[in-house]
Amino acid sequence: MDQRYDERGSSVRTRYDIVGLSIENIKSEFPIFDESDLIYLDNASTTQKPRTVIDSVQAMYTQSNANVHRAIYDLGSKATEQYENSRTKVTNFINAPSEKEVIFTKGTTESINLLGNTIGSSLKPGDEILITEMEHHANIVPWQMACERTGAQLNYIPIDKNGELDLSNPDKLFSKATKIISVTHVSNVLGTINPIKKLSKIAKSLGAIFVVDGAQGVPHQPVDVQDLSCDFYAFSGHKMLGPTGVGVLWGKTKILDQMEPFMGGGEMIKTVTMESSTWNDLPYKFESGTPNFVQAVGLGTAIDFMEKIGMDVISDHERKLTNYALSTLRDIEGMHILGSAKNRNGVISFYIDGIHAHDLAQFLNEDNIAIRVGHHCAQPLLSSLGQTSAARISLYIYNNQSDIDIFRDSVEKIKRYF
Ligand code: C6P
Repeated sequence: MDQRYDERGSSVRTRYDIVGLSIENIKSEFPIFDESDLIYLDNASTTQKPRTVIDSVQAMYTQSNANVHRAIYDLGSKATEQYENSRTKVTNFINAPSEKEVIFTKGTTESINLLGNTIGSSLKPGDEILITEMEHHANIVPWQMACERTGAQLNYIPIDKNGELDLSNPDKLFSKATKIISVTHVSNVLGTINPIKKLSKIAKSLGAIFVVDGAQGVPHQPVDVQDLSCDFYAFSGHKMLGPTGVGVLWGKTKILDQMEPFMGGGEMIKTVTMESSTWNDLPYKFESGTPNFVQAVGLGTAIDFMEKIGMDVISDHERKLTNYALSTLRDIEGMHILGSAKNRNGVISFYIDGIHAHDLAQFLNEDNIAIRVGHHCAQPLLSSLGQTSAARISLYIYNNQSDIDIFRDSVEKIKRYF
């Protein structure tokens, strides 16, 4: 039992409180909420950081700061050990078969660009890449660039009126020409959780490589890459309580081994002569230059924090809060929620009759409520929904019903003003 005591020796928190998701206790783990009555509802964009993560980043700089995999003195070994320890935590967290398959990147965007520049570049005219209408630009543009370079074609799985993937015409969507299928696990606009296992079966039957953009998946639910049966899974540390500047690309050894490196430089090589170079083993072949090792260690601490609560507990809390938020929002007159997928998470986009989304966000800001408005880096989706801009709330472990109530009261006040 993890138990803490105040100066008088009284127990101030037990592991049970966290397991039971006593929200007051969870919020108190996040220093940003100590300073103000901030209602933070922009978690799909980035999450707040618990004290343990902030402390671990500081401890790296004050106690373990030396370049990794290069220095042979003690400090260098210490930094390297902590960096690799974090890779082990990520490996276990997503149930990857091997640590060699876990590549640290800058984030989801870099992870998918790595793929666009490697497997994407090996395509030829006549080949097809299949994505969906609900992708974030990070899972559109790298594939558009790959098609531009190779002459391959980019196709889109449409969405239906509920904001779910429309797979009713498989013959139109899938063919032997489909070489790569890349799909978001969870939409950052609609909250729709996509049928990853079903798509992975289809990809396998075609011999296509199956990529999952997990930016909005892995922070909110247990993820087992072997169970999902995908070939690649990409995500960002800063959306799961970790620091900015670090993310992950997990991929199968069999495919990673065959791929050319993405970027050249230090650490990704075995030998370099004036004429040519040979490549390092996995995962270092894809980690050129000094990695963001401090941030990677912070990500490991974020994983410790989430595992202490339990990913099941986190997803259960979010599911209940999402239902509460949806029913609260539906009671607001003039409210239009985008998407109504059966299987969804706590990303909720909407617009309100008579109030521009940007005005809404500005007025909410005056009540210290943070939401995101705009196209959410998903312009093709917004235009297929007939919108140029939408408001969005997105929930996480430290949000509670009171946050939703305060948000609703503020919206009602703003409506009266308009
Ligand atoms: N979405 C949002 O507010 P990066 O920026 O590399 O950490 O993540 C990119 C990305 C990729 N895929 C999905 C599904 C995403 O939601 C995001 C980031 C944020 O919705 C910032 S635009």
